[in-house]
Amino acid sequence: MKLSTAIAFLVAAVAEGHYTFPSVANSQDWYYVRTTANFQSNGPVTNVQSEDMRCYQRTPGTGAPGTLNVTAGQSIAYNAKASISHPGPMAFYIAKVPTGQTAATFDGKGKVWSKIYQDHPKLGGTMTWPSQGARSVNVQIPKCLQDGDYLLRAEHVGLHSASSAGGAQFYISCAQITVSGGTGTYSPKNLVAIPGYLTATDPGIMINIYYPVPTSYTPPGPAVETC
Ligand SMILES: [Cu+2]
Repeated sequence: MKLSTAIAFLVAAVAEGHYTFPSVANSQDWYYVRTTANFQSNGPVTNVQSEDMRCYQRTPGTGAPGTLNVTAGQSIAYNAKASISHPGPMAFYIAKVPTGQTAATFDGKGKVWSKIYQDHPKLGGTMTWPSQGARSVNVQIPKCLQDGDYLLRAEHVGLHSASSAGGAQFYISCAQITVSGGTGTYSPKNLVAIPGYLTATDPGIMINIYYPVPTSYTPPGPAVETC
């Protein structure tokens, strides 16, 4: 790509709208997903040390109205509104709710999050991102989970203006789920706290994806856990 073309593409990408992740499965918006602070503006989180990185809640301490029943091993759709218009990586994290709390009451603080899904760009020529333009991304709930309540966190990072620290745009929300039918052997190797799991200069979030086009990519955050 010529530099002038790359710049034109960059300007076009910046001008596109932001987005939210307001629902899972076929539910209404903000029913199983906690209402985010950007529910009207659609704007991103850019400070990776902010408490907003966890669930980006409009009203921290307030749960969503509903908690979705999910069978371990099932894939569920996590929906974007209007669509994931920026280029960048998509990930999902889960946190088991401690005994004595519910998915509606748990605040998600502490080293309780593990990554269960991470996509990767296609390399060669321009970088191509699997989620870009998607209105929904399917995530499989691991078959090996212990039964019980969890927070399921969607994270998409817009990398269209991420060449300096603080430029990456995080689009986040947390759904409340109750898992049943799991085999119970899930033993995550990399539990992280959110915030605290990233720094602004991590190579996966401080990157110029347009010029020169990267030939490799390391997603932000921990490795994906397997059953
Ligand atoms: Cu945007």
